[in-house]
Amino acid sequence: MSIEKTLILVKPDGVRRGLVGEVISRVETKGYSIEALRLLNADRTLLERHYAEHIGKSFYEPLVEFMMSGPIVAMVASGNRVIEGFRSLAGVTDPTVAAPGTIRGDLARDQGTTVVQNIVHGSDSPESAAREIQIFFPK
Ligand code: IDP
Ligand code: MG
Repeated sequence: MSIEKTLILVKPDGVRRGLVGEVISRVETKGYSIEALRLLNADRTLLERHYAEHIGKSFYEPLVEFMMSGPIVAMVASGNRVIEGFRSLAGVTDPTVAAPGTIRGDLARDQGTTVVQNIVHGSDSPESAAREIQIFFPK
């Protein structure tokens, strides 16, 4: 059985607030392995590919602007059921209702912005993970 991989992003709010180490720590403490890591400034072309499923939604343009507002950290984490496991560590999309104990529940809140700022991204399926890893870590 091949070990599952997922793409994790620390979004600009997380980098600005100095939470990169905290996110990595939670991933490592859970027992997953970091396979690759890079700091980058995402451009519109890259984000259009990454967030293709959201094109046309009301929050799409604010989402892209937010994701270009500062550096992000991209990483690949691995382990059995890491896709589901990291989504569980991250908590639900809305940080106001994300459970305490999760990254979003502990570290983020509603900032009154059009786009939800919630510290991290995690792939939501094996197909998304394979696609997203290829975008941020092309061979
Ligand atoms: P996820 O990050 O929990 O998988 P998605 O639905 O894939 O959530 O949305 C991608 C990102 O777009 C979210 O993390 C959040 O930053 C933003 N977002 C999602 N839904 C909304 C919304 O209804 N209003 C504002 N921003 C949103
Ligand atoms: Mg998503």
